Amino acid sequence: MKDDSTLSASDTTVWGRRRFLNTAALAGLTMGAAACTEKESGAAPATAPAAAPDAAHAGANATHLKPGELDTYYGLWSGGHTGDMRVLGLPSGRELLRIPCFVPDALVGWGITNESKAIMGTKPNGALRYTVGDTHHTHASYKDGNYDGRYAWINDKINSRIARIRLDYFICDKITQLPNVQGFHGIFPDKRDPVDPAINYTTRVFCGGEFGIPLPNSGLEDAGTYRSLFSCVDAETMEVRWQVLIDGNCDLVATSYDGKLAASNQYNTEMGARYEDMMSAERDACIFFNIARIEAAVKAGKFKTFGSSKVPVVDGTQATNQDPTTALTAYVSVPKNPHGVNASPDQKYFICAGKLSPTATVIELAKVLEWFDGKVEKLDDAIVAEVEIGLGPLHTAFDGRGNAYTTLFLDSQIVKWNVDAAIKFHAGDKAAKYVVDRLDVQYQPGHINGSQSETIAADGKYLAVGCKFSKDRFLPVGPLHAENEQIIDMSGEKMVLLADHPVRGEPHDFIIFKRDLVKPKQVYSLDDFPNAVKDPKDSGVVRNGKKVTVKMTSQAPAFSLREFKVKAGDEVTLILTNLDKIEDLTHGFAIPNHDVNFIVNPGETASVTFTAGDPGVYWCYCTHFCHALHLEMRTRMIVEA
Ligand code: K7E
Ligand code: CUA
Ligand code: CA
Repeated sequence: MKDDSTLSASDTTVWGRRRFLNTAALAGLTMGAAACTEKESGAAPATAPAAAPDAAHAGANATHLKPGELDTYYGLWSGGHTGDMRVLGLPSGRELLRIPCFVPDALVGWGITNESKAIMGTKPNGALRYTVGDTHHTHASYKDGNYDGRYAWINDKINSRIARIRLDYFICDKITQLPNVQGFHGIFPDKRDPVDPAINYTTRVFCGGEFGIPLPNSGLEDAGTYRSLFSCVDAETMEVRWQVLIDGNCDLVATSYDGKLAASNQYNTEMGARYEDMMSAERDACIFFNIARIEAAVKAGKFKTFGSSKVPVVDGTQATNQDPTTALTAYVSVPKNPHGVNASPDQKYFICAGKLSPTATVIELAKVLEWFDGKVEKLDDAIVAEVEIGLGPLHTAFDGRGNAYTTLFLDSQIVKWNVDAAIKFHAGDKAAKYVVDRLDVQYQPGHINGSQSETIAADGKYLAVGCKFSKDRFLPVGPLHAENEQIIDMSGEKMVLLADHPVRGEPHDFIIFKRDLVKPKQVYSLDDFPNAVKDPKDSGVVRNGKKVTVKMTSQAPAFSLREFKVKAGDEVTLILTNLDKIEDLTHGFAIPNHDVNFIVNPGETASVTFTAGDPGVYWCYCTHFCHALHLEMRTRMIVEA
């Protein structure tokens, strides 16, 4: 520990000689990262600076849009600790919207309205079950190998929840908590239904459980018995269809284009409880799931259940899956603590980044399927390349022209490498030059994605990179630094850095797709809400013992009730329908001292339930600027003794 912790992580002459990082070296990683960025910030960048993108790209790929110009891509960004999804316009990088999912949000009243609380889940006393979240990965639904604009999904690592976003209204409409799982991390929808070849769209979402726990969770201390599960969630019902008990753990998830395979990289095949144990083996695995066989096993009743969960759990452990022709799973060996598994847009390969090994491993899917058919003797034959690309490889994006772009956390670089050349090199052609380009980024990149990267329509225009450290890139604002998201022109032979954007921590993953793939609606239909107050004449107060229902409408610049009376201690349910049907005409509703604040978009109905407080007058006011008389748009809640 003493010796290694003084090394700089960027000192490739020292680190590069090591095939793998050892325990002591990893302990020094944090210090190494800091030293690295200090050094780099004073050094000349390896490639052209942001101010001078080469002329061929500057026209088509300018990130600076003129006033009024629209972006050509949407980006869906994981929000991190804010538990939401962020919607960006690309290439400008402008943030357009935050869609709250796992954590309350006072702008829209998420976690405050009854409708959102029902989605988030409540305790018996009506309070929210959870108020924190940690989102990492977001992916959207597919049809024919490209996004179809129906749904996106996002994970919450803390409470093992998956949220679904409707991409017509850009709202979260369902949240499911996975049973038997802790640290739900990777997520990926299938790209078509593998059982029915006629169904060419996403019907399920796969979820990787990262932390092993006793099953059922008894608090048992012996970590050697802890288990992780791989889960399948129904895309429509959002119910958990089945789970697979595995050896090792799950991290990131990828799916094949034919719907037959899903995979998760495993960094803890050791099933250790301490990091030294988790990195004790030289190789870990990428575990493949044979979806059709798993579904058949569930159908045939070959499963068990754990604890109070009714979800069928099939056995995907290595010991019971030795015969390829019946195996549900296949454990492909990859080097030390891999991170990231990504599907190439030519539909042929999954690529695992090495993390603690400076390599990328290319796994050919056709060979994995042949192994499941008993036609390939050694599963290792599916590995068609395992090549050195740099230090700390994490995630990989694609340009649709045969190149992969992998983040190198320790080298603070993006490496562009050619997959076919890597395969040739691995096969013995030592003249094959697979590294095409390297670009320094600022600093310590994690996730990376390209425009349309993980679809059959990868277009190779823009790359976005999430850098975990920003150091000197922005004005200092105290100890908590913004992260630095950088936009790169990937359309030429060499990558060109186009822009830096600060982003509130800690977003992790994102996808970028063409704007015409979604068709957002901007006005609701009153019929979308069973409790809608469709006519201002239906407004009023209805009392049922201590329970009071207040019905109201909004139409700029007035609420339909100028005042309403309740009694102290009443349980009040207020239903508000926005009868304004003009695009962009949103009203808000806040009640002082009652913790109520929410909005109603055009045509929308929302409701809140609260206990009327001390006797007095409470001015309920519109919180969303709607009209010249916005400040006058108020109503009085008169609480009587
Ligand atoms: Cu690499 Cu949670 Cu996707 Cu972050 S994980 S970087
Ligand atoms: Cu209605 Cu402001
Ligand atoms: Ca390991």
